[in-house]
Amino acid sequence: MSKERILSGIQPTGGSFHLGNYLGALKQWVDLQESHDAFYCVVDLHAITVQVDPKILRERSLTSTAQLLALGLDPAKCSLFMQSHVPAHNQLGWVMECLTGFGEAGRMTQFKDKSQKSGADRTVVGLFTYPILQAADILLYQAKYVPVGEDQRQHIELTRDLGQRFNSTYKDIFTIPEAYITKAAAKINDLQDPSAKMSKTNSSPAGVVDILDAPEVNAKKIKSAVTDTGREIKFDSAEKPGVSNLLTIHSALSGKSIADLESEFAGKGYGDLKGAVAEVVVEYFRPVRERTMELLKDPAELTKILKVGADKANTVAEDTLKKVYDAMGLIPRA
Ligand code: ATP
Ligand code: LTN
Repeated sequence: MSKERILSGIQPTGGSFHLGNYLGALKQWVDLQESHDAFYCVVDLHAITVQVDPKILRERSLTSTAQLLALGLDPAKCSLFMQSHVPAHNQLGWVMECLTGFGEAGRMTQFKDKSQKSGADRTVVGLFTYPILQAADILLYQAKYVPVGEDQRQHIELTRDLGQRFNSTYKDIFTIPEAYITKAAAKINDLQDPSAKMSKTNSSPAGVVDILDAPEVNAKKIKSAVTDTGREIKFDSAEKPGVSNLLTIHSALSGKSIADLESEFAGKGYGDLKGAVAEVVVEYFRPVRERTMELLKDPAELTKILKVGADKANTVAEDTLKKVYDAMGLIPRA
């Protein structure tokens, strides 16, 4: 039986991915490449909705690729590519824009949050159409599942709506995808503000654990995490969001259940928990950091891996795009 197809993407927006990116999404990417026909892209076109120095974007794209490999993506098991290397993303993006209502796009909460922060004049149209390009990313590959964190659920819903709309208006071409969200780590919170998600753009540096940061830096951040009133180490996301976040992180990386951790830390203090989480995080990411540095010494090899990925991606994407154009009545070039 052929394997089910999955697709996901991540923006090369920071110098490093953070713990939320890893536990919410990337860990699943690594696991799912074993059992699924996996396409993963570094969504560089999504990253230019904010202005970025070209040199920095280039660096971040390569660092993102190196990190994904260091975290365990294997080019022999998945297709890893840059979004901008597959022109069909923009081409299907336009088609999807023509199927999306203005109000429908305006209801996307991520757009509302981000545009509110920068104000209408500084918000680019690309930020508004961002989720539509994302829908094209997914639909092009006929993906059945999309491994992401909880914050992406609404974008996947839009993707489903657009796929269904195309299928019923023109022809049944698209597979309707489902979000693949791991309950236990769907939302990792900011260490300094455990009511908010850990985020590249919104968190203060002290609230985010960047996986490429030096071990001492990360240990210090975790030991300075905001905890809650009381003393008991118990999972309760409403009453004890700080402690619950730390337990979630420990459990996801160590593989121990939350219940086992609660017994292990019974009678101990918050300091003990923070020390243990710091150790688990630092040891988990130490080899990833080293391997990323190693891979970055050979950018030509990274480029080669991306080319192989882009070739595989283009084959699938062009096939879908051709069917879409044909179904809509666009005549093929002779
Ligand atoms: P920003 O918050 O600046 O928009 P981000 O930190 O969310 O960016 P993305 O590149 O948008 O980073 O996200 C990449 C993947 O990581 C997505 O699948 C997203 O759902 C997931 N993710 C991001 N932050 C978290 C988090 N705190 N907890 C769980 N998953 C997360
Ligand atoms: N918006 C996503 C990034 C993204 C994506 C995708 C995720 C762009 N295209 C396709 C899954 C599938 C985010 O993580 N912020």
